[in-house]
Amino acid sequence: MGSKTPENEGHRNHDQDEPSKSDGARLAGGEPRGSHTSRDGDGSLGDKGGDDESDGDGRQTSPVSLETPTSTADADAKKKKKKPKKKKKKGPASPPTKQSSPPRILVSDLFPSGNYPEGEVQLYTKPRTAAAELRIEALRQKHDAEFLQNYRKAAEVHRETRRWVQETVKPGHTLRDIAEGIEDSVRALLGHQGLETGDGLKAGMGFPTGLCLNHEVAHYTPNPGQKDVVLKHEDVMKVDFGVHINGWIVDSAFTMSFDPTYDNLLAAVKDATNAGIKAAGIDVRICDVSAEIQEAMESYEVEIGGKTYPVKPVRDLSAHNIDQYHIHGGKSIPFVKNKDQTKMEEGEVFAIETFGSTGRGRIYEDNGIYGYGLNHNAPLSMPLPVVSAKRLHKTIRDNFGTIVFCRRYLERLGVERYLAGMNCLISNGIVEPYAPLADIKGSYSAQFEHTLILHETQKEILSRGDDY
Ligand SMILES: [Co+2]
Repeated sequence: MGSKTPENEGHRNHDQDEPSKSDGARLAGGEPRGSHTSRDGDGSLGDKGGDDESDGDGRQTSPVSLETPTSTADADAKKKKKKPKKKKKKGPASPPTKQSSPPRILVSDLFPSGNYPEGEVQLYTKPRTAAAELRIEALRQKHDAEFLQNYRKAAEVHRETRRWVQETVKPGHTLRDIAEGIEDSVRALLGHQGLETGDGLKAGMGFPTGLCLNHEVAHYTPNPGQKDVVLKHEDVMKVDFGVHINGWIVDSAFTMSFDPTYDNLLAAVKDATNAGIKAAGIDVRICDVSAEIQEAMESYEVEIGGKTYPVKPVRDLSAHNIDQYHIHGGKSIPFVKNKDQTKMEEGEVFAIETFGSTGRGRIYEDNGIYGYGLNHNAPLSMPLPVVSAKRLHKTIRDNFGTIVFCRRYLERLGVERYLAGMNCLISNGIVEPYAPLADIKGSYSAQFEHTLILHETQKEILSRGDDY
């Protein structure tokens, strides 16, 4: 998931964790952008007033039903289901060895030993020097025994899902079908449909599936009720989705195009991302990673319609570290030269992503909505004037925590007529809305992204596959 480059923002305070919910869900933490002005501190907050049920908008929304996801059932019914041909075998069925298409086999069935493939291992190019041992120790304690296997499992789910996308998605398909296909695959392979209260906090989508075309750079996802967008042969599509287990998110993205015109654009961005991955390491300064990314990206140009364009790194987006249940952990790695001396540290998880564009290399907030996320610092309970907002706040805490979600994820839970409640949560600083981000019309942009972890002696690129 793309991270907007913070401007005047201090790093998040990692020490403000709320008491853990089930499955270690951390529902509070740092401070996302733009929240500072909409809230004036914690002084007036507390449990008092939490019983206030007066309904400011005079309307009651129907109770949230988690058991009857009618919209999903309808959608499923409409889809043509191709059942894989059953091979008749004598004797007891042997365990599956190959993922189906569309992907529906639990990865835990494909890897019955529980040992998931290790990501690519890269040795550090710089030897380790002095490090902040206390902080490293704190990170080690957050990573329990199953942490790494779960992370590798989430990466395997990402690989198997995106292989299906790469093999089956064609011009003529709608973005809605592509997004739902990705999400159906991720949830099936994890064995968590996320429909029962709290299930989505155990494992599921890491953020709204991003499907951005051409000048749309990041943070577009199809919304319910919107006119279908049909993928065209000449489109450049960024596919950005996340898979989480216990809040640890694999954030990985790639770009698809069907016209070789854009090959160089894709190559530039893939190269820049790999340069960033290569530069990453313990005690490496952020500014040094950025410099490698920029140099790789700017060594390319692309010819479109007889005109040559430089590939520009997108200035207002950045790679980022990942914290449990927080897609953006507080460290940002821009794709252009900067003076940030902040160092990467042992145990940290980073999403190394880059975006390149033939446009201005800057993003603008577009119309519409991508998703919503609980403000990391917002209190768990808060007096709200609107009953529907209180109920929605609970639904969000129970099902998403601080994981960013979109309207489709909310509606598949059976939640209806939530816009007034959502606006109330936004205006009270509890929920942060995310807008689509685009460069100028007529431009083309690409994205590649991997999630890696900095082990003590080597880094592991968890989401690496034979595709990218
Ligand atoms: Co990301």
